[in-house]
Amino acid sequence: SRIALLGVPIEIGASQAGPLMGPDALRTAGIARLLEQLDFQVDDHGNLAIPQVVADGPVPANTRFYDEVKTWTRALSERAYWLAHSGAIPIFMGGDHSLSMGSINGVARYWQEKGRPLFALWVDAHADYNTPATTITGNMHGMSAAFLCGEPGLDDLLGGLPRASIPPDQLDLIGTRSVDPLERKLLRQRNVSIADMRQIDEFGVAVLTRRVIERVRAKNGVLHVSFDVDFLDPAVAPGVGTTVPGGATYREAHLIMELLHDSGLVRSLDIVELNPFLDERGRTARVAVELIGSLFGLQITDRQTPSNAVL
Ligand code: DIR
Ligand code: MN
Ligand code: MN
Ligand code: MN
Repeated sequence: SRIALLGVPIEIGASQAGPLMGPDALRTAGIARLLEQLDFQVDDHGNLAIPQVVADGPVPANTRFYDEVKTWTRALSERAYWLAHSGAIPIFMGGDHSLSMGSINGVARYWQEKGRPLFALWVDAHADYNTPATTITGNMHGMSAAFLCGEPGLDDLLGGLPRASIPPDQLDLIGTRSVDPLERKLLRQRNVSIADMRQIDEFGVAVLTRRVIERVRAKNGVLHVSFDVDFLDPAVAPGVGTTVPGGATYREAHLIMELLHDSGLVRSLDIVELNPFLDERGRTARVAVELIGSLFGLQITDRQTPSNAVL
């Protein structure tokens, strides 16, 4: 099968410069080579570019670089729709997490036409469930999940494009450990499913990941993985602008990816918030590429894993 790589060098959604170098760091760390070794046909579509910023409507309060994010979102949504349509598995290489407003909206529109519900697994230290009414920073990478679930406040972002994304019960957060006060209230009101770090400590990632997989299966859905590198503990992944202590270990992250691969449900991926400017000699980029390897079938041995084997 085929994988389509697309770089999305957007960084104005985040608080610090650097994520625009993310796509090239992932390329340098060998993302295409690794996927080819796993027998995928890999097409690198280069980096998405926006010719000029569209400023055709009102700018909501508490949104930094709204017109820029709007322009990227519209362009990326169209691109994501067509990449999904091509039958390839798109990998969106960020760039900050605001890009998911476009990538997931685009793939969701494709799967809606196919009649299959799209679920999003949000692998992140943060919930990214702020709206202009709840945000403290105004940074739009903290609003992408809320936007996708149809929360009010960014209603004009897509302009004339259809607003088919996902209902809140098709969003699953994992690795959460930093939530703003009003954001927390909103997550509670919408009853968003959260596997936070406390739950990971108590139950382990395997149980929590299988719970997500079963939910997707039960509805004959497909899965988009939105992987924010700050999900990982800063000791494993220092190359991120918004590190939060107490994150996932290297093995926890790989096990999630391995289980997701075994599920056969993953149809698209965002890899976001990698900041090569803050990285230590490419360490975080290499970890990200290794994790993508596990998500697409890299295994330690060629034997059946315990979750597949008849015990
Ligand atoms: C914070 C931090 N919740 C905000 N968010 C993110 O700015 O809304 N940091 N996504 O990486
Ligand atoms: Mn994020
Ligand atoms: Mn984050
Ligand atoms: Mn972040």
